[in-house]
Amino acid sequence: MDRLWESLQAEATEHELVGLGVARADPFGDVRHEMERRQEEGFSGRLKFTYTDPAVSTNIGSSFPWARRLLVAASTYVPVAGSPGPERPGTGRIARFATENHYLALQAGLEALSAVLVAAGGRAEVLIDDNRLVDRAGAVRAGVGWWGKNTMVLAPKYGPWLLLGAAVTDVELEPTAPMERDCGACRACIPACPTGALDESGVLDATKCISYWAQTPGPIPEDLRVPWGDRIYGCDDCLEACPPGQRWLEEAAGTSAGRVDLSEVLEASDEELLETYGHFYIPRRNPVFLRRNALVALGNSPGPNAVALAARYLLDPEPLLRAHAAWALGRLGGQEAQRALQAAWAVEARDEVRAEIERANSAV
Ligand code: B12
Repeated sequence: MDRLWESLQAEATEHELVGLGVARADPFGDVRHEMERRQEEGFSGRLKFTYTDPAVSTNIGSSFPWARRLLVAASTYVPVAGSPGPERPGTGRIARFATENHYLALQAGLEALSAVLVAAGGRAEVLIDDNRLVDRAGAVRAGVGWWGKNTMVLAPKYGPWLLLGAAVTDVELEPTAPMERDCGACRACIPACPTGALDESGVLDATKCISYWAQTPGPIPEDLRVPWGDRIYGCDDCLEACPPGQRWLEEAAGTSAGRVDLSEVLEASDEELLETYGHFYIPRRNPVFLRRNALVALGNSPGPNAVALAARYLLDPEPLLRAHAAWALGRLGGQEAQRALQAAWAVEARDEVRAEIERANSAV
């Protein structure tokens, strides 16, 4: 093992990174092909990110012509994120990866690794969740983990509970070997998905994935709203079901971060929401989408003031929120909800909201 690699490993340990590997910076031709196939078949929905241009995101050399290697690292957020615990009326749930900006720890670790490469005379640039690289493809090639049927990169001890990033570099580090491992006959994640978004072949249909809809503009498809449960952002069900990560989850996740009061979310100002949840990917940084998610959670996990809270949103200037408030009231039911829906019907001008009110009214 050469000196440089030893320093990189020491730096990774210092920053509590839980995986480190090196991949050649050659294009990921098979991944590009798979992404284009998914685009053609509609499985990628309206995803941008790496799907903006798979020819670019699967060929690091197109963005960094000097790239020779990807130094890939992983960090685990479970000890800090904890677990949201069981459902509690009037509260919603944030997936563990987003209870705070857990990417910051990975970023700091990768910046430190880059500094080591630069000190050795090389170039290095950190990429995490960047449109120019499919992070999982780099991690699999570098042997940081293997591809699970839930599409997550899994690693021994931590299972899927990892965030991934890389430093692209011109330093010709010795590549590390890919892991000789797969899920075998295990298919625990597939029935665990509340909306049936995963299939046997390790493919996620993003248009059925709750995590996708939690960060996508527009109305949440009606058939997903009941399985949505109490979620506000992200979904961990296909990770929780994954056997290689279960022991880590039990050992490391003591606290109960990730459970939040729905009335606090629904009563907060734009500024307050962006202050608390600005690290989420929220389209156009518009808090409307966060409130939309919380209204669905409210319909499924109501506290004592749920009807009054939803009824107030029937008068919101934003039609998307009036529509989701109507759905929530239909789900909550009762006379007060019905009265609010009828009052809204009398004044509502938008067709798509009227349609939601009508459906909700016949449900109460
Ligand atoms: C777009 C995106 C999403 C989309 C689409 C996810 C997807 N599966 O593609 C949505 C919004 C749904 C999403 C959700 C989540 N995401 Co996301 N997301 C991304 C992003 C930006 C790009 C992903 C991408 O390009 N996918 C491309 C497709 C082709 O990849 P794939 O589905 O993994 O496809 C491979 C497998 O199907 C495999 N394969 C093919 N055939 C077969 C057959 C078998 C049998 C098997 C086992 C595998 C297999 O090969 C394919 C590639 O060729 C990355 C960041 C980045 N820049 O890379 C983060 C990233 C993938 N997300 C991440 C996380 C944490 C999540 C969530 C867990 C968050 C949450 N709790 O809600 C969920 C998990 C949902 C899931 N099961 O994927 C992490 C994953 C870390 C890890 N350990 O894998 C990443 C890497 C961010 C990061 N930097 O850490 N995400």
